[in-house]
Amino acid sequence: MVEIAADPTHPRYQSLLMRHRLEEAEKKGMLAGSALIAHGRGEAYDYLLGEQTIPSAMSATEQALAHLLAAQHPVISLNGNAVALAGKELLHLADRLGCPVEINIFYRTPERMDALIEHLSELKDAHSYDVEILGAQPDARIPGLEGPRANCVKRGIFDSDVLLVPLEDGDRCEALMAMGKTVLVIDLNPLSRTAQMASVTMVDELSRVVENMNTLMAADELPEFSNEYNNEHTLQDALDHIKNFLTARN
Ligand code: PTJ
Repeated sequence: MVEIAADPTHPRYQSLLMRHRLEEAEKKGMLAGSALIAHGRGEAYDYLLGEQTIPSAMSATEQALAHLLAAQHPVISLNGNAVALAGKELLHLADRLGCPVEINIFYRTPERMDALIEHLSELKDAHSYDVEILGAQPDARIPGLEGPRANCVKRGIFDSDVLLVPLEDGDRCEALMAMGKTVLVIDLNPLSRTAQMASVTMVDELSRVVENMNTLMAADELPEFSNEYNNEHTLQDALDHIKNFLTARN
């Protein structure tokens, strides 16, 4: 596995690399018990999308980045899978945007929080990113949610106006929308409640989205958001893409 993941010419290189990153994160105690199940569901949808960024997902990514750039108080929310798959690239994005990241996990335990903070802090120091890592000391709660997953930081997620949340759950997405935030989600499943609820849904693989955002940030012209953007159309386009993919194989 490690050998294949180290060979970029292997046809399944990217997918194996992501699995390898999750295995390493699991060993460090960063992941939820169901993290690999969630990833497997994502992989199934990614297969149906051709393991590529489809044009409507790229438009959604441009729209999402434009919202982050125009925000007063943007925040990137991170969970176990996001840190494992693209921790360094997400810190790079936060550094370029000048915004904090907040570790905000569904299955919250002190051990997982420590492991995630330690991993991100190492990456931050190794690459000299100027990014504040929030989440260790929550001092606010997302209204309308029960249990530890409602915990958040007042000057982070709670006060944010635009929030990038990779792999969010439906309830929390709904609660964040109810707080009046612009919620930008990354979810390979266009049918999920999260995908349906969000302001902007990028139906694409998380590490590809972050790479696309970092590439856009490095370009001369930064994206501007469009009032014409329609999230229902984005989701329908992803479903049409999957339907065409399956029809072509019958
Ligand atoms: O670290 P925690 O405690 O916050 O827990 C994280 C997981 C992901 C385990 C938790 O949020 C969870 O159980 O998520 P769900 O409800 O299974 O939803 C995960 C969604 O993300 C599914 O719709 C998947 O299709 C999608 N998904 C999985 N991997 C990726 C993905 N979307 C984009 N990129 C991926 N790599």
